[in-house]
Amino acid sequence: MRVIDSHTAGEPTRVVIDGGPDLGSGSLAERAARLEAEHRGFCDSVLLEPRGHDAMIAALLVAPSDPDCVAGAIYFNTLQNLGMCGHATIGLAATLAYLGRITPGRHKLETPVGVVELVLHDANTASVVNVESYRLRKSVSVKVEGHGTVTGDVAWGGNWFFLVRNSPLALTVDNIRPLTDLTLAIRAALEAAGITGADGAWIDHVELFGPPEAESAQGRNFVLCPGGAYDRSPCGTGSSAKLACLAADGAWQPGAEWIQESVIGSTYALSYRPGEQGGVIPTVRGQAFVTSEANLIFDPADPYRMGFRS
Ligand code: PYC
Repeated sequence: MRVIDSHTAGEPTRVVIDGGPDLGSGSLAERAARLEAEHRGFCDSVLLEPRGHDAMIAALLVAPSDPDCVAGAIYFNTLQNLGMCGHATIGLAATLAYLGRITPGRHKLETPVGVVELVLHDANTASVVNVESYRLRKSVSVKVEGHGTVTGDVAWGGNWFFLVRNSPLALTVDNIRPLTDLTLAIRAALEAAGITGADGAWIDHVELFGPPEAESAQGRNFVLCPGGAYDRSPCGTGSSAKLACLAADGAWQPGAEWIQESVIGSTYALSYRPGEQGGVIPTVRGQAFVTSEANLIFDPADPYRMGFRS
């Protein structure tokens, strides 16, 4: 199995170029459902230790069903499929450029949640024009064990997010353990209170916001991902959910650039245009770098060839 690894603003992506399972034909959503139901062992073997780790997201490169698209991508993490992933899409853009499959310009990419636009600016810089993002609920309060009442918005940016405007903890690398514990507790409290995304969807990402460190930035975040790792980048879908909330509050104008810092200080440049269904169409610009090219080896004698959870 051939993979290419990259990182986008510090967050790793592993693109499976060859050797993935045959998912048959159909829409990307149908093929993604097949991957999740029938090939979870493959996903685990790609991402779990000893080959991967919990912060890594994979993109399985597949043929698009829409002939206008340059490729199809099915994203997954160590737990489940992801509908969309901003950092992995920027990582995929850098990977496709590295392979010579795309050149600077506009490209369409098919994902399980719809077609997104990729703009390759140079070999390492790309923008993703994401799916329409929107806020479902504003100022939802939940009692969090050991932390009192926490209030946030529920929004969609290609994944479901609970966004807390004023983090009770400083968003610093030194605080990553307590920030992780706090966001895990918030997520558990949301689950216990039956607070979900649309149609009962699990809110699997929790995002805390605070003041930026750089004068040129507008905000800083910490994002808990589904498997319990934190996003090293400012999170493309989380940034999209943030833009949806800013727009819904009338706090940020279409076309204006918002610089979002991650907890490690890496940045995305964000902007939006109004969507057709009352939400926003976000654009997320970031940088990705290819870090390795490898063939994964599955030795039948290796008891951990399919990965393990630690
Ligand atoms: O960039 O959308 C994103 C993302 C989701 C989870 C990790 N990164």
